[in-house]
Amino acid sequence: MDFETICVLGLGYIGLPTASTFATHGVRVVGVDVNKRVVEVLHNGEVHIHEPGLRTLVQAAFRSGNLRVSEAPEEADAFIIAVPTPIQKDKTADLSYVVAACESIVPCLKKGNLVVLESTSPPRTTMDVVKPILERSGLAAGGDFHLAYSAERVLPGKILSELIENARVMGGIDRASAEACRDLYHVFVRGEIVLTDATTAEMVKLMENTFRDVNIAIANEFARQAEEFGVDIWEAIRFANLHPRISILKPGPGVGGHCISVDPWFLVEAAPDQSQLIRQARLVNDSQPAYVLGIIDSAAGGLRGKRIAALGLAYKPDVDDLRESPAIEVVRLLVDSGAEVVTYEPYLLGAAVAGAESSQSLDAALQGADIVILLVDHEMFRSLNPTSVAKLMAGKLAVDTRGIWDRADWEQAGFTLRVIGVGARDG
Ligand code: SAJ
Repeated sequence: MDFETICVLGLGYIGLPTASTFATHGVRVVGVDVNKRVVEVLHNGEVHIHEPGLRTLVQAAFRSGNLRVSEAPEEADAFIIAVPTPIQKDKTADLSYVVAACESIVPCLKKGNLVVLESTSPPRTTMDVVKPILERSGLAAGGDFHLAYSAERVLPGKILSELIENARVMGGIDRASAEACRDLYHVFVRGEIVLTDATTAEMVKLMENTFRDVNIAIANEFARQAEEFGVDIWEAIRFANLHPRISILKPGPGVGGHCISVDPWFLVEAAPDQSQLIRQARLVNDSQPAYVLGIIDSAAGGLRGKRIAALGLAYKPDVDDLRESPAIEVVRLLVDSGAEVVTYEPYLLGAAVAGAESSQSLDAALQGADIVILLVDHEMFRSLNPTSVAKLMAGKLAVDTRGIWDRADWEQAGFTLRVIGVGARDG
């Protein structure tokens, strides 16, 4: 099948790079976002998301004359739905954006069209939610139009290259739909494309992120155990990973981002009785900020009135994304414990947590602090010089929740360095 025009609904972390990449590959694209501000920002030649290379790509897409942005969808050969699927308080998926996007496609849908759902969704969403809404058009899915599910697997920070290079799993509601989906993405995807049914493709996406979540949970649990045994977990993991079939991930202050901390719940929601391990792993990772708080509290001998420089608020290194960030949760808990917290997030200087002071510079955050806490392993914090840090601070306690600071360097600069997962050794 050939696709001359496509409509991409949702211009966020996935939709915007996808729309722009299609445009730079010669497809005429209408990018749709219901958020007026996003459309305005893009109209003005700006980009509302920080992702390496994205601004250049979006500008190239506009220059090609193939990308337009709009607040409503219009007729096209194919529609890609890339809207958010947030999690609700009760840990179930909020599909309202998917539903609204499908409803907005209905008046534009024609015979021979392809509709692709990209949003991460609970198993059966394509069959049980998307299909019935689109069929309100009077057209039959499969018979009159193609319908498929194909999730993105790109890593924030590397989106542009992974969009093209990653293998993709495409699931159709029938074989012809899967093949139409493959023909569409074939325009730019260089990774392997495998075809299956829609529900398998939905489950595969959730399995990937759940597998990672469970593996991070075991790393976090090992870290807690190491503290009890008087073991250095970072060294122990390095040694265990010498085994040819072992690859333990890294402990940290918890799991954030909109994917790994959310997606496992979609499986729990869909099959609550068959999700014991998955649920437990989520609870371990979600309790990690409180565990980190306990470590800081005991190392500092109480937190009330202590001035703390908290380095990093993003959910992971070298991104500006704060969604579900465990660093923010640790700061909140510190504030609740009566500490005076100054945060510094180099990728989002305006970022603030209620009750904490937000600093525009690293030096200002460190100035007069009793304790410095590393919450995110941004490159600039990795190479921090402890001797310069010591000159600014009032106290000499450093807490590393990412296992990246060199003990000898920090101790030489006069600090007591407390690293999570490192128990006191007796020999
Ligand atoms: N983390 C650890 N220890 C580790 C690895 C990660 O604590 O060893 C933490 C990070 O600090 C972060 C969180 O986990 O808070 C998630 O970070 P991540 O880099 O593992 O993943 P995401 O959320 O940025 O992207 C994931 C990726 N999925 C997998 O690697 C299976 C990506 O490929 C997906 O496209 C993305 O989710 C998504 O959109 O679903």
